[in-house]
Amino acid sequence: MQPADPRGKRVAVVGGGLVGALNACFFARRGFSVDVYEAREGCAIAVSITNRDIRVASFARGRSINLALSHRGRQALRAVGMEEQIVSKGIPMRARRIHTPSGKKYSIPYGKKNQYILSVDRANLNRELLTAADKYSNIKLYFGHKLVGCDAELGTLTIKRHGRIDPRDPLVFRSDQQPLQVTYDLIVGCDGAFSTVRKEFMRQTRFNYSHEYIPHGYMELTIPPKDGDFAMEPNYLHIWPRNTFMMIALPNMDKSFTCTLFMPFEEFEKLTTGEQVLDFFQTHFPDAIPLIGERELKHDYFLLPAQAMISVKCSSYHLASRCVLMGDAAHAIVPFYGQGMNAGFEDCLVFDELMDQFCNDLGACLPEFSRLRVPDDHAISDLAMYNYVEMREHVNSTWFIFRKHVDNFLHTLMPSTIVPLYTMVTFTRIRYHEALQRWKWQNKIINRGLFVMGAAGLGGTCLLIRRLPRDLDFCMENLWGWPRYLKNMGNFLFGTQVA
Ligand code: FAD
Ligand code: EGU
Repeated sequence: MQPADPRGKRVAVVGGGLVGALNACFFARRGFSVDVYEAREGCAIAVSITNRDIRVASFARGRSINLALSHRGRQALRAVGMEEQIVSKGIPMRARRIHTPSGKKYSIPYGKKNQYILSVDRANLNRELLTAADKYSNIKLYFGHKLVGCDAELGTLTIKRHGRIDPRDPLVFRSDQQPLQVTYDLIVGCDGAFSTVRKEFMRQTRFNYSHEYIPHGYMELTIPPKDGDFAMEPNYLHIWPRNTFMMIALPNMDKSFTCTLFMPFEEFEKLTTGEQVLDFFQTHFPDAIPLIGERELKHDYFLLPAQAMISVKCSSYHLASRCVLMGDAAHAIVPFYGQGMNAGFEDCLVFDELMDQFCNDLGACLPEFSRLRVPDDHAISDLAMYNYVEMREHVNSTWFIFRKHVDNFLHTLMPSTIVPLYTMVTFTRIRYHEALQRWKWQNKIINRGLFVMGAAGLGGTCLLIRRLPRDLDFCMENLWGWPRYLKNMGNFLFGTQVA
């Protein structure tokens, strides 16, 4: 294959969020000339833009404050030499800490000592990625530049500049009348769940698209530090599983925790006064009240409305050899596996691996990227949705603890045969669709094992019964129902899994 020379080739990365900023680094390392267009202002992200002041402003609210970073995301960061820098500002979470309604707590480790996930601050991660991108001489960052349309066949972007031009002078506002038109060899759409780049794909034939809003919303609340220290054990992912209602909390570097309360919008709307909020917490999350603070809880609940969660699926991810989607633009998923960003980072890494394999030939890489990545991103999307339904329908704290123990027990018993799904997803780079297949296969094995054990137990029982002729009639009557009972029991125990 003729190696294509990236030098002189121009790439536009649309979106300077987590995935866009990382992707810019990947393309720059290959020698492409990269322009990043980000709708937000640089000062809103507080990046040190060359020759400009660093300005700290409030980060656009509404997205999650912290995120769980795991193996796939770390591998992508490692490939651009940023793993250590990010990991050092993350807090290891080595186990889940389950809070029961009565206030009891249980820990269930994620795995061995070296198997932990990290709680990272989204704003800081975004800032560090953009700052790293800004250090490449072949990357240019354009903040306050919003993509309003594009022509994927020609590689042309239509961009509107808006807002403040000089972050030091809040009075200088400029909104260009004339949108910019710029042409690139490759357009990379990293502009999130409501992607403008993806809109262009919608006009193509044979482009598949679907989206779904789930009935649940989420709201973030803060547990401040207590006496200058963490108010709960820091190195855990704290979970309050209550079926329909669920809360989780991740630690922050400033010794606070960010709680995320998940519940149906309907339920959010039912709570209209501070007293009602307090009553609700008294019933479902009593131990969280003193941690958040009664007054703060009554107040913070009404600061922001509950946020929606959308699941977006589409295919293919590329258009000719000109345009490709990555991250949430390609696959927004519900957060119930903690994999959205990790999957988006892995997109960048997979594309980079393909660029190696195909010597920077975009015409070969783009179709191959869709071919490889669509089944994997669809698999993690399905798994996240499945886990949402599962948690919502069956998972209280007892069930959660029981399921995780069963998984871990079977894994210890047969370490290479049974690997828990969350382990494959969180601590390996096994392709998501393979993890999903393997999980289904494992469940079959477990069901069979259980059935055999049940049958053996039943056989033993029959032999016993034969020695007790008096009760035989009675027992035979009931026996016929047993195999089905056992099979159902198997499905009940193992067929569906909290993963
Ligand atoms: P975004 O972060 O949405 O970035 C898109 C960027 O594009 C933004 O900066 C936006 O301003 C810009 N943009 C949009 N439109 C335009 C335009 N027209 N022109 C120019 N710029 C534009 N993932 C995990 O891995 N672990 C977790 O623990 C986790 N927890 C989550 C919890 C919640 C409650 C939610 C909602 C999500 C969670 N996620 C998690 C998912 C994660 O937030 C996303 O997958 C991730 O932010 C995707 O990054 P992105 O860069 O693709 O999109
Ligand atoms: C949701 C929102 C526990 C951050 C899924 C586990 C999440 C995160 C779990 C959010 C759960 C759920 C897993 C990780 C992680 C668990 C996981 C979910 C981080 C199956 C900031 N999920 N999340 N599973 O196993 O694999 O601990 O907002 F409650 S990290 Cl829903 Cl590993």
